[in-house]
Amino acid sequence: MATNRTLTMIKPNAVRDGLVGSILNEITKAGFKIVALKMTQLTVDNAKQFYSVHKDRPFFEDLFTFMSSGPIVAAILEKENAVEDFRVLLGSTDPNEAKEGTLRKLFAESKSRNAVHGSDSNDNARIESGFHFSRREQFSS
Ligand code: 3AN
Repeated sequence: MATNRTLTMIKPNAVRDGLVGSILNEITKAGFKIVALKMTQLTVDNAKQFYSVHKDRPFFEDLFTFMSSGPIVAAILEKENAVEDFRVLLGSTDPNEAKEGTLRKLFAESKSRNAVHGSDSNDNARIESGFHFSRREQFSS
């Protein structure tokens, strides 16, 4: 189903390395409009909750520890077919498999430190947007 909003997070390694501006530039160049934006830091419990779908995976502890290790930048992005199109712009989870020009090819360090998150479904985009932003912080274009 076509959707028009998705949730992204620029992950702690990319924020630490000064990549926020470059990543947001790629995102807006690709036609996504930013309708909510904040710098924040997840607590360990926040990160566990956000990634609870992965709680039985072997990398879960590394994932929530990493995602709570420093500030992130969260944003809601608007574009026709936003969830699917942003997954294409993101590229594969593993940057070694990501296509040229994708965010993970350009900016990721590794599969576990892959610079940028994007919602994987319309339902998760809504849940994840509500996780980071109140109604008052979500703007209309
Ligand atoms: P994606 O972010 O591409 O949707 P998911 O949802 O499968 O990938 O995984 C969520 C996050 O968990 C990834 N962005 C990555 O940081 C981490 N991750 C996924 N698979 C692995 C793995 N095999 N080893 C280490 N970290 C992983």
